[in-house]
Amino acid sequence: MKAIILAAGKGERLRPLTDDRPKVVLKIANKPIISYVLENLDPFVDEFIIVVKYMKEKVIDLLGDEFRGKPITYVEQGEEEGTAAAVYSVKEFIESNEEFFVVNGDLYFEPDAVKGLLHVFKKEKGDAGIVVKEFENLSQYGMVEVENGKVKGIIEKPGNVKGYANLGIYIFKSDVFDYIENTEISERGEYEITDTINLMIKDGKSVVYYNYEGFWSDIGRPWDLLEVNEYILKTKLKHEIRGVVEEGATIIPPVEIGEGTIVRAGSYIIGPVKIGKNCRIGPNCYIRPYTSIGDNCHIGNAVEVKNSIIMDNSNAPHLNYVGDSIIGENTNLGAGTITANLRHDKGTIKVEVKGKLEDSGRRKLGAIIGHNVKVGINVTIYPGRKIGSNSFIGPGVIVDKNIPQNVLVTV
Ligand code: TTP
Repeated sequence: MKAIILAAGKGERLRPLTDDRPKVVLKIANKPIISYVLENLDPFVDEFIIVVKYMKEKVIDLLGDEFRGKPITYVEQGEEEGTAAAVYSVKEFIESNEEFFVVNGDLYFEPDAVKGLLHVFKKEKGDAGIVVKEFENLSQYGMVEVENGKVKGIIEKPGNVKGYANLGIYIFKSDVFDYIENTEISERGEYEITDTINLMIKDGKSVVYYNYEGFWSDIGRPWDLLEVNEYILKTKLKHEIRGVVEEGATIIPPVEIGEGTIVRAGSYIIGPVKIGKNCRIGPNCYIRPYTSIGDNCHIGNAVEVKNSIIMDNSNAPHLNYVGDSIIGENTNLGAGTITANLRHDKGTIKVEVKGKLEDSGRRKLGAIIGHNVKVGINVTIYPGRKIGSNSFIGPGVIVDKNIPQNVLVTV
């Protein structure tokens, strides 16, 4: 069976991390999001088709033309936007009556979601199938209404109600393309696969569902990266030291340390923590749980890092505090630069996402810093603030507003 992976989106809500790359190539726990998707689909499929568009070369360069010996074909989405338009772009690769998976490329899920869907689809002889999960509050999701074991309809963002969410993992047959042809453009100007499914149901097609109970996240906003990072480190990390740990460093498992990395004396690391290859850690730093540090990073003297993602080739070299933060690739923090991650009133941290202030629901959230950023000495970054890629922040600046990409900010 083929798996179609939708990876053409712009990932605007994940700016500045998607300033120069599609979101599916962003790494969580040092592995690209789309690699987890491929891994978790792998047991059930023999071929992958990836729908790309925004900065497509970065996906193609990352994955190449096969995954574990199974071919990958890339198809570019046309002018039309939306998930239905993305699915339609693979039409010529699907035979008549062929069944295939369609999966959003920006998800984290366990293989059980796919296994369960396939099982229900075959057992119930469905025309299409969809994975759902029960949530207390569906305001961020599409609500899947069910009746007598079948899907009755999907309502986008129904508000603060309890019910089944659409997880973005489907099985279709080739007739889905006929329904996409009849799908109308939505209010937000996109062709949505959920509208296509509603058309199928109206036409009497049997759309079955699998109620998945495992961990799932759609990675839309920056703090979703932290949530998934925490889950992966908590549930998958193995204690493995491939680098060198000097005498006088303390490592509390599970901690994964890559080849060529040196952890100098006085460093204190409490797992789960993952550190990539060729990093310089310490002396005398403090790395706390749920931290992922990429390859070629430097975490230096008197630096504390907690519940954060630091991507490849980035440095927090002297006297820094990095808490509940995400730092992109090739970024450098100056000596004394501090991220604040908690409001004095202990309220939840709000973040501007696509021009609108959104409540992250987190009491602790630090900075979201893009790629190739240079932050000067003694910079203070307020909770939930973003710094755009390729920007320079001069010494002593207080970052209390979001900073766009490619700018120089001085006091
Ligand atoms: P979304 O998360 O809805 O869209 P996006 O990735 O563009 O993100 P943002 O809203 O932040 O700009 O997309 C869900 C999935 O579908 C995701 O894996 C990307 C994919 N997709 C496409 O392949 N083509 C499209 O035209 C759209 C809108 C999404």
